[in-house]
Amino acid sequence: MSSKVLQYNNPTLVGEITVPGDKSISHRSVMFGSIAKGKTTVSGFLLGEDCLSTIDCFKKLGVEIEVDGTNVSIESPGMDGWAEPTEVLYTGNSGTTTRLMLGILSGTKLHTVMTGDASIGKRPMRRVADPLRLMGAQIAGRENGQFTPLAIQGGTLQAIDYTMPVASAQVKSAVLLAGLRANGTTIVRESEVSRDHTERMLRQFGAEIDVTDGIVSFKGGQTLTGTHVNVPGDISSAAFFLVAGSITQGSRIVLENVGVNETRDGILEVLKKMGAKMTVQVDDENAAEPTATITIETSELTGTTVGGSIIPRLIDEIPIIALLATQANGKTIIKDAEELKVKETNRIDAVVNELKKLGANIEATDDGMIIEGPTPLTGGALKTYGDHRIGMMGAVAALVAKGAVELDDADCIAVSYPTFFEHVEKLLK
Ligand code: SPQ
Repeated sequence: MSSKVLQYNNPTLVGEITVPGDKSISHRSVMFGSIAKGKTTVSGFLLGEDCLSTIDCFKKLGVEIEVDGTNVSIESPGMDGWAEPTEVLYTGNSGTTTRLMLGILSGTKLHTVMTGDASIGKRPMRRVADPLRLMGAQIAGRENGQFTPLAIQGGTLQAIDYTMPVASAQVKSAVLLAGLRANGTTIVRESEVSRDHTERMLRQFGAEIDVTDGIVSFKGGQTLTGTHVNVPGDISSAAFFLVAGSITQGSRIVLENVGVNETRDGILEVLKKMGAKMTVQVDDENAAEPTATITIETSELTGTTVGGSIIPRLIDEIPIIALLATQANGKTIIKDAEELKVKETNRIDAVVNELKKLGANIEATDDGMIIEGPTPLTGGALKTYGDHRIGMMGAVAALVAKGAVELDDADCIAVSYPTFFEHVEKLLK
């Protein structure tokens, strides 16, 4: 953990960058490639710490995985050929790895134990363990499976018809991945649509899955066939530069190959609604995961309300949207976002506490926050809480702050965006 002092003097950001690969899709490419028998190749893979944790877990299960830059090749004997690991599977800081693996491992014949870092040890796992137990999974852990370390005794699973209590792609994906091995057709009902990378990738690996009106149906016993996965740039990483470009003076940033899957692009809708000068040029809307070139310029912004069904489409962007709102005219209300409390840290408290230290006019609510703008930001000493997205929010705040911003732990940013500061340097004029 190393601190970093950031001081910029009215910077202008100009140029082009290609943000690293999408974290959610990178995780899934390794998971699906390991489940499938044979060879899978991946390009554009994110070399973030979270995705490397996923690779490490599958290597411990006996899958051969080679990383060459952002290309990954996976050679798997298929799920039935995995070896029972003699070591604990370490999922690091990654909720996606922990929760999706819980679903996958429940349907093997193996005994496995999973644990992660201190933050993972506080994140709720019953949201996944409970539906999996309804399918017959045997999962043990602290507080009846709520917290890691978790021990999983794989076995036979039965399909369920599950109505999701919260909008969560991790819960949906864990149930679907267990459903792959279950007897019968697994049904997952979502009231708000969450990111659908699992459904899309199941199709890419040759499975049939039906999605109609928020109801996902998936027949168990299907086999996955190795394929090539092209990972687009991560819109959640691009979001930091979309905001940086719109709030710094004289800026114009071009972001290439950004994933614009409609279950992830809520940030673009919010930026448009707030008046951002932005163009989105879609490359190929029929791709398994569509991408676009996005251009953003310094903008005159107006506050807005963000809530309802858009929340799952921008849940990870809320910290940076809150910073954006401090520079917009008028009031911004972020609501229906209680899920922020169970991320790497409580992101409602973290965002509000840290932006207040820089002079923002921001208050926490039960399900979000209210921001009055515009406020000039000062320097200050910020905590990241070991949360990459809070770290990057602080770094972007430093670009508009009058004075130095110190981050107590800048290393955590490598979880999802290891080249973040290189990209800031590249754009600084
Ligand atoms: O993997 P992790 O730690 O849960 O990462 C986060 C993030 O900010 O990068 C959340 F803290 O992203 C989640 C996201 O919030 C990744 C994800 C996925 O890949 O399925 C889904 C979302 O979580 P959830 O709980 O809504 O399913």
